[in-house]
Amino acid sequence: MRFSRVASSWRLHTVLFLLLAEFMTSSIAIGLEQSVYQAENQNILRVLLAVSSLPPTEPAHTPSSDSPPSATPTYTTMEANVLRDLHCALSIMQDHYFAVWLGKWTTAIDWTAAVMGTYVSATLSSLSRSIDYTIPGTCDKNRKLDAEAQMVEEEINRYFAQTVAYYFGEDHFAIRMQAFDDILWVVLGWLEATQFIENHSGSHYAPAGLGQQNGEGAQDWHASQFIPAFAHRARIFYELAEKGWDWNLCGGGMTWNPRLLPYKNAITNQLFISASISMYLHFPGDENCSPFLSQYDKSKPHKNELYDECDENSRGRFDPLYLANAVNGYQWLQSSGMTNELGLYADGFHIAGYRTNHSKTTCDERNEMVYTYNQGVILSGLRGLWEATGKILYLEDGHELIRNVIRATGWTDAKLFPMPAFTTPQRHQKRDSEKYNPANWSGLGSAGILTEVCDPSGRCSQNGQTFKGIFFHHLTAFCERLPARPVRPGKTHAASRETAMLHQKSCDEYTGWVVHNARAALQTRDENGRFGAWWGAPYSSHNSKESIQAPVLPDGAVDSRKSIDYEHIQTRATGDLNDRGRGRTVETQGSGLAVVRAMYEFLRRAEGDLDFDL
Ligand SMILES: *[C@@H]1O[C@H](CO)[C@@H](O)[C@H](O)[C@H]1NC(C)=O
Ligand SMILES: *[C@@H]1O[C@H](CO)[C@@H](O)[C@H](O)[C@H]1NC(C)=O
Ligand SMILES: CC(=O)N[C@H]1CO[C@H](CO)[C@@H](O)[C@@H]1O
Repeated sequence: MRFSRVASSWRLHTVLFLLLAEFMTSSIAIGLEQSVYQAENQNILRVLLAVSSLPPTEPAHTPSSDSPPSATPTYTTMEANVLRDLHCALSIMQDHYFAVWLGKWTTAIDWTAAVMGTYVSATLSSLSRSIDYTIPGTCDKNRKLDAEAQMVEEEINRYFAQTVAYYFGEDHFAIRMQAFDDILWVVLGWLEATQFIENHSGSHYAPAGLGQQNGEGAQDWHASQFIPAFAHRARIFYELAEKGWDWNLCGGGMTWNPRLLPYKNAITNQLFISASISMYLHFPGDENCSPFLSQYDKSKPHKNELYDECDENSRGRFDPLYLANAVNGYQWLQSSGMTNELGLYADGFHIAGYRTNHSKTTCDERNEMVYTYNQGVILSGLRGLWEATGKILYLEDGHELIRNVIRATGWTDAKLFPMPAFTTPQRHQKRDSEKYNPANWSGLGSAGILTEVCDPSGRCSQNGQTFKGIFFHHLTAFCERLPARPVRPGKTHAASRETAMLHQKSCDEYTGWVVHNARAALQTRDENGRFGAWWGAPYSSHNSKESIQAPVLPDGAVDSRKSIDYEHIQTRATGDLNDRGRGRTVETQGSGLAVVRAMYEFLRRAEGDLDFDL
């Protein structure tokens, strides 16, 4: 353990990092010397504004450099502009792709819709935390909400209403018959929604008796009435997914799809780990025994067995079974040998010869395909596993994976400090610097931009268009501050001061890379503010299809996630590279939203850390 030494040089590391990250430079000035906006000293702003520019026909979405947002004194200017990009990304996704009357994103498929719903809730959490206010109680005549707080509250209510519409629009009967990964996205989505509601209600609505005379007018946020419904759906889908765990084949792990030859893959297992630990930490409990309730007949002396089962085994928050599932899941995943020589998760394992010999049980046929989302979902799981167990190992593994991902986008080691903070020895040997030239494909992108293999050629399917946003969503969750006090003593853990700072310091180091990716994504927006799929497109010096080198798949890679769309091969050789193939979709918009939200959360935290008192 070298915590104390590292902790003492923490501020130096932070400052060095900030000096290295070119577009972060001015934020040192913001954080250390100035607390107010100074137009001539906002390089970061200019950079962000330059990429944010939209035509003046869209005044609501036009960040303008000559009007410092003095009307928003609660934010630093940098925050305000990034925040505006976040508002726009969300409103365009919802206004353009969501049909309120159907309660769904009409062009999404079931699993991508579950992911879009997750982003909406997560973004509303960010907006909720972006400003402090307390809604006056109905009898509180002395206080009025200021205009800015009213706007945020109104916006949150508006998009929350769409979340409710989607609760009814989601085709949950169809998803029950789909693969286990499809089922698990649903669990994560509704847990995100219940957390958002609890958090927003707790932060902005005075609890009974506080701030109100005799508790009169005290109220929860109205959305709290949906918590049982959302929790119920999370439980139903979690219990369906649990059936996918199997100890017989490959010594454990989740099966992808019960209707196909056994395939134990990264995404299903990572989702199971993240969903299990999220159920442990956040599931509000569920008193609704449906679908069994209807079979319970109170008039009968002997209770119906099914009802009894539900009754007695019903689990709530901090149920040890959820924790055990997550721990077992990660133990298996880690020992399965699913990471490749770059330290990235390959796609999964088949059992050689299983088709003709069902006695075979060894996972020995690895699919070398590397997808961005397979590096992401596990991160929120690792963060939760740390909180539930207090074991540093989970955080270390997460940071190591993130660093491997960042390097695999061609972001050079010089911009990323080694991991002095954490005790795990580097498991992967030093890489040939020529081979990892930023201009070249480095395994998960080039020029520091996270890229799906299908992106440069414009051939991403609906699946492939969704993956990158998922990575950033879970990266953001991983890098949330660690709690200084346990949320529930005896059930969850708090971080020591040193651990909290080391985690934060490491996360601060990723900020430059996150901002780089968000800026790249912002540059792909069309005249309507819609994000494109390939964030590297504006950086590409090539503009004809012939000159774009599609990354070569690794040996032994099969596109089992069907990320490549062979039907919509690119049609336009020149012009906007993101018009090729499926073009701009709700999935590309969702991915843009997720990376912009990541930028907002990383910048907000990094700025707070500069004032972090040591
Ligand atoms: C089937 O697989 C098992 C386990 O690997 C092996 O022991 C057995 O000999 C195989 N049977 C045939 C017919 O190949
Ligand atoms: C990859 O990098 C090498 C040198 O590091 C360079 O010569 C080559 O042009 C690069 N390839 C691309 C496609 O940029
Ligand atoms: C009331 C409540 O739960 N507030 C939490 C909302 O989320 C932030 C950040 O995760 C916490 O710091 C608050 O305590």
